[in-house]
Amino acid sequence: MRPAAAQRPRTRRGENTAADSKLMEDLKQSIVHTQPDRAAQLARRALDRGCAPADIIDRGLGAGMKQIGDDFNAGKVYLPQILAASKTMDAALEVLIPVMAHGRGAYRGTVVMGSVQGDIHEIGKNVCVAMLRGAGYRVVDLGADVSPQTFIETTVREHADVIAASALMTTTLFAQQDLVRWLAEDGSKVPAIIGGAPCSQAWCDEIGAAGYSASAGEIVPLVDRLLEQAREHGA
Ligand code: B12
Repeated sequence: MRPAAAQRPRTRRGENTAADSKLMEDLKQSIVHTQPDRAAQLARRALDRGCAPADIIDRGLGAGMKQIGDDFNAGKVYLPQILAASKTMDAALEVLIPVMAHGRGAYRGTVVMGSVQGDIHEIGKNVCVAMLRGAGYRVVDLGADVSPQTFIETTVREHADVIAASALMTTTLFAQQDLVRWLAEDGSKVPAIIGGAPCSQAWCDEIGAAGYSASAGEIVPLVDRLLEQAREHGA
């Protein structure tokens, strides 16, 4: 007999039923058509079905934000639609973030996180912050448009274990490079990780950052790994 919904085991990340795929497409469309109430309702439904918040964001809502960005590039939509899509995303994140940020583990370490200087995009960074908090990390969220100096001063003051810098524009990628360079010049041993849509592993390697992940779903294992390495090296 088919198990009742309440007893159904939680969907593993990456598991993909036809019903889930339809739900993800509906979530995407709710962003593209800027329907905040529908986005929040669908996010709740996806959680009830046992979908992981990271999947709901990456495969559903995030895909919608990417579509809006591509439409903006193609001149099919304008800035007001992007703003409306962001507000729609915020409405869905209000449902998801409390679930992600509901810490289950013991304290694992401190992360200083922000969007780099010149960059006001915050949605992806906020998702990462929630994932880390949910995993037991203390996160000092510096917000957006954060200078390398502020990242570094906060890291020292808060005895942070990792710095995480988000950049959403090709133009602000260079602020990640500045941050990594400043840290090296300071002799800091605190690893800096980078992310955001235009980043890549190649960019991470080029600037000598300590790590990169393409989505918030992978940020927790990335930070875990860096702390593990630091412990092995007796830091
Ligand atoms: C929403 C949005 C906005 C909103 C931002 C609202 C907010 N509060 O954040 C508003 C309307 C304010 C905005 C403004 C602008 N925007 Co805009 N925006 C977007 C859009 C459509 C979606 C971004 C988003 O939220 N994605 C959803 C989140 C969940 O995904 P994400 O950010 O990639 O994050 C995920 C991962 O990357 C990862 N991640 C993120 N950060 C980090 C950090 C670490 C350490 C790690 C490990 C992982 C990680 O985890 C997240 C979750 O999985 C993008 C299009 C796109 N394709 O990205 C354009 C886009 C980024 N914007 C763009 C532009 C040009 C602008 C403006 C300059 C427009 C203007 N003419 O004024 C201004 C920027 C001003 C400034 N100085 O920053 C361009 C950038 C082009 C470029 N040069 O690269 C894009 C790509 C649109 C386009 N196709 O042209 N924007």
